[in-house]
Amino acid sequence: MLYPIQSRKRIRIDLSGIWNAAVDKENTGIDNQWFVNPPKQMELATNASWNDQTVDWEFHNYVGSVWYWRTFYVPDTWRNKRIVLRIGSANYRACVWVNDKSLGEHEGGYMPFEFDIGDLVSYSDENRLVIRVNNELSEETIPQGNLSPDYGGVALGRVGNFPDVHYDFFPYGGIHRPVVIYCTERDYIEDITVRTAIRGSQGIVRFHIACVADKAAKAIITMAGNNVEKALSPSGELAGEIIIDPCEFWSPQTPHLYDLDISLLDAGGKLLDDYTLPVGVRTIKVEGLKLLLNGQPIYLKGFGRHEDLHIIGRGLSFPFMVKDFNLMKWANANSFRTSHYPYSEEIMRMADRWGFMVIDETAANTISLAAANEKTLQEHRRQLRELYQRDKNHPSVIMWSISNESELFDKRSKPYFKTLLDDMRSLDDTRPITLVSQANFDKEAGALQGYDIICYNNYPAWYGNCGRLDKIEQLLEEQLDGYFDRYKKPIMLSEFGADAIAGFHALPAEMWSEEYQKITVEKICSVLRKKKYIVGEHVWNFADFKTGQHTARPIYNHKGVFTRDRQPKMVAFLLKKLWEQKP
Ligand code: GCB
Repeated sequence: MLYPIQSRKRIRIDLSGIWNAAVDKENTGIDNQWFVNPPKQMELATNASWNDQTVDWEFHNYVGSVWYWRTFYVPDTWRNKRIVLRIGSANYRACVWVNDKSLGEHEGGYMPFEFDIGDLVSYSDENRLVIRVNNELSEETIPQGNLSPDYGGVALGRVGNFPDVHYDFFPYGGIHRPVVIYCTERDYIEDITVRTAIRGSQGIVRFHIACVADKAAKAIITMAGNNVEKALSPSGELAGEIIIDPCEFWSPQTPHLYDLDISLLDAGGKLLDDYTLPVGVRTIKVEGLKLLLNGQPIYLKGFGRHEDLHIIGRGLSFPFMVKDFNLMKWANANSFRTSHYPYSEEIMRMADRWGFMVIDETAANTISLAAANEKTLQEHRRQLRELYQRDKNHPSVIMWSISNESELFDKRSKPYFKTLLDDMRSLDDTRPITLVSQANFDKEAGALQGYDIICYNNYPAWYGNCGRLDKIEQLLEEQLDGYFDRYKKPIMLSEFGADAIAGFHALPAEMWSEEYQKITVEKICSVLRKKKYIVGEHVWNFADFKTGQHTARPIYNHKGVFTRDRQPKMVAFLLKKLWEQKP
């Protein structure tokens, strides 16, 4: 799905801001036709979670439906055009109405979805948009939620948490990313797929363009001084190749982007649509024990992160986005993982421009195989396809992550994750694929087989062996070598660290102090430097983040290298130095 850019033929109106809202505690909104007469109980801002915008205790922890509504105008100049309503994300599912008419629904909290609203809107009057957002999860959703502890495994993980989730972050609800309306002509560029390759100094850009074409007959594609004119096939598609010579390849040091400019024309040469896609020419692959970017070994240095902010919750904030990228650059990081769900399109586009390599993860965090059924698998497959469709053209995306810390000890995990691996491989054979595992190499039932890189999470001297800084090296090496001996694949330590409450100090170091976190990270990195099969290290976490309430979590998970308001802990200065030294 294309990002809604502005161009000569595309105009966009952003509807983010203050919306009217009503909490549907009794779940009677549909029966009472709130899509026709939505009550106004409060005002809520988007792009943000609803949870932290009021001082109401119940609403802070609320899991259920909230109705958002607002009015909007459609410019008269948009008559006879295609008019699209696009919702950047609504967590977890959304039902949408315009002027009392149902447009449909979407499931999954992290993906954009859109509807053609041209036939429903008025050009002379106000229009009303109503979105019912619901954040209830089940065994069959991705991620799962509301699991009975009878399933054991991860379902037992955080029993007693409030709100009730079995994973380690707050179950925010709301409209988290921009809601926009945009227009195109009725003939338009529907999709673009780009693949890049390198031959000597040449960059080869293969493109496939799909259009909805009635009058459209051809397209002119311009890139790096090359001009290609192509006729559309009867199905509205075209494909071609551009060679850039010499080409500046995309990398963290030189995140060069070439604009792929597409103009869609009718037979007489009249412009019908235009779209610009930024393209980074690069290759990424695993060879032996190395991860190669543009044919050169690369080492991933960076963070697992969250979309998690004071007040805003999981919503998109442009100032925080810029600050976070600056902090990552300051720390000499070159990569991050979208733990544990796909991040906003704005973040992905920024990663392209700033040269960050991204491990792009689905929302399938801690899947309970005991609770999963065929519907869970089909939903996981569908969300994987959506993720591929949204992110396939980003040079920053150098690896797909199918899931984090699912029950890989369960023998049902093997066929489940094989299906997903095969799906992803058939969609995209140009990027490595991983499945993030938990430090349990000897208990796993074989699901990691076939994946390109072993990513696993390890917390020596934190969960278990509490306080035993002296044991870190030994505990870590047991797992690392265990994984390597078993799979003979490159390994990336995708999470490690310790909680530190900013300002807590202890000499000698004790748990929860900044010293303990720093020593833990230092020891772990020194082991990683000795292993020839390691291709990367992502500290957990970039910043402190909010979780469900639990005795093990003093409001936040405090494993942040930065506090939740983005101030450095001692470990930040250590990482900055370590990552400067590590090429
Ligand atoms: C993990 C999980 C992550 C948690 C982290 C922790 O392994 O992947 O979601 O937040 O550990 O701090 O316990």
